[in-house]
Amino acid sequence: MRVLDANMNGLIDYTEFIAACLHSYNYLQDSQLKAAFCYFDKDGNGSITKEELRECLESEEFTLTEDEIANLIKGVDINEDGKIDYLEFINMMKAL
Ligand SMILES: [Ca+2]
Ligand SMILES: [Ca+2]
Repeated sequence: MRVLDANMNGLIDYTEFIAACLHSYNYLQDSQLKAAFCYFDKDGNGSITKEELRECLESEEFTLTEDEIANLIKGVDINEDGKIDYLEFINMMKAL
């Protein structure tokens, strides 16, 4: 519990506790988003292309048409470069 005890008085007061919770909550959210983005961004170049999206979403039972993929990207592609970058990805996740 040492880590949580920011003012080193040996006790964890309410403010410290709340601060610790908020901090780990944000951290968790952020790392989860990053992990999800990395999963989609197969070649790790910082943006998710149509091909990468297709590769992640398609399975033997589930396929997407060109139009469906294009629409998916269009819905979140704020700078209209045809790819989803990390910021656009975060917006997409927030909107879910
Ligand atoms: Ca990529
Ligand atoms: Ca984009």
